[in-house]
Amino acid sequence: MLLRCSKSSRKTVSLFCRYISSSSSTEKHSCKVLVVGGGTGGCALTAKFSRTLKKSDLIIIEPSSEHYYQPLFTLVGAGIDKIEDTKKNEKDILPENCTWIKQKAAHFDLNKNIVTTANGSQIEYDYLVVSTGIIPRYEMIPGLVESLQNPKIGVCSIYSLKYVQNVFPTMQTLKSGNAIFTFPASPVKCPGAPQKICYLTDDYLRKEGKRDNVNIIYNTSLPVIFGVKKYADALWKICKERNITVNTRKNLISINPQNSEATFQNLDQPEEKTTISFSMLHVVPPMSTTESVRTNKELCNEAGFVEVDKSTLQHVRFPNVFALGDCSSSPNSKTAAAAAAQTEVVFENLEAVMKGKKMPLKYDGYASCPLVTGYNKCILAEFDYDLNPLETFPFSQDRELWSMFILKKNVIPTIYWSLMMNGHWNGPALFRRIMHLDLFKKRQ
Ligand code: UQ1
Repeated sequence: MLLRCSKSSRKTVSLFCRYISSSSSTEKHSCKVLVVGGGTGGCALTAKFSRTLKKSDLIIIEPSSEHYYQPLFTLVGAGIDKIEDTKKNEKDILPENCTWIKQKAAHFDLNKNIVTTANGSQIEYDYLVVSTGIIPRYEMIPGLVESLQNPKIGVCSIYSLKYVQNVFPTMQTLKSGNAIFTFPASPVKCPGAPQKICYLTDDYLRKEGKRDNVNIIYNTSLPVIFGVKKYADALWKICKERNITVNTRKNLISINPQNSEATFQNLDQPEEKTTISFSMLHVVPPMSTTESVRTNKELCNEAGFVEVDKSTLQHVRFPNVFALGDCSSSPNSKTAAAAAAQTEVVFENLEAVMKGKKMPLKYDGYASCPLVTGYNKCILAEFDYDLNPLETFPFSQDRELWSMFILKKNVIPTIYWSLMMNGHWNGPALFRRIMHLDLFKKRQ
């Protein structure tokens, strides 16, 4: 029939076919549980649900083909690990028994229970888990992106796949002058990392015999070096011993790449601005949730984080919605260890909601931060919402130990890939209870 058509009607038919094939990606789906975001929390939770739900009932939306183990980016920055060692294919991590939609979430309609993706597909859900993480916002500091793009300027950052590989070369070319390390005025993922890379630079320069010619300065927007007093005391001591200058309430506001100068604002006296020249500037940019999350008033609090009850992790307005990991409003330190502990709470509580039962678990705010303080030492900080230490091992963990460095570098990545990504790691709470002989204490 097509053969007998005129040229113009053949064109119409071909346009129609093209429309059909392009609109096939703007499909409609429906499922019982929809997980948005295939990072640490999203993958771990999907693995858990893949054991209780049918493939068609469990959908995960994630646009990236690759999954990076970001906790090792600090060690990549110090030249200890290679970026390839932190990478796996998303398809190899996600369980067989789930449906992966490789698209970006563009809109959440919490009243209609529909998430729309960037190319228009609609996914209707019964229950939603938002685990979209937080993203670095390099563009928010004038002069930063331009500086990062020219490796000769000395500006670097471990917080991005794009820039992390330039951190070690910057350390290697550093000979004299100021090496400045920043911490922004926003929540950040792994709040220990901005100072870990500072200690690693100090240790590297000592090993190379170049430390005497370099001033190391840690400028943080926070009023403290670390939120938990026990570890803050240990870190202040290290900074004093190693001649690292720590300035609190100092926020990086702009960079002049031409003169290699950085301008900081005193957050206690906003009119006070100081400009300082640098040979190396390690920048931790402000961070926020992704655009489709932070602009959704029903989903988020004022600060743009998914507004959940800090104990149950259930949304405060929509009982069929939960948040997991860095995008959540729960006021814990944003680390993979926190996401591990939250995964169990979200899984058990959501299963209970699905069965109309009372939610059984409460998240205590557990987070941990292996504070790498040199090329072979680390302080393992572990704490709860009240910033009280919650240590796994039966000794005081405020010491720099080689064993904790090995735990960070080798043991935890193995736990992550083989246990957590398969839904079998809820953080070290069980080991803590065994080591502290309180196994029979009631779980909360
Ligand atoms: C942890 O569970 C975890 O998540 C996988 C991390 O993320 C990378 C950590 O850094 C740490 C320290 C833990 C806690 C684990 C132990 C064994 C104390």
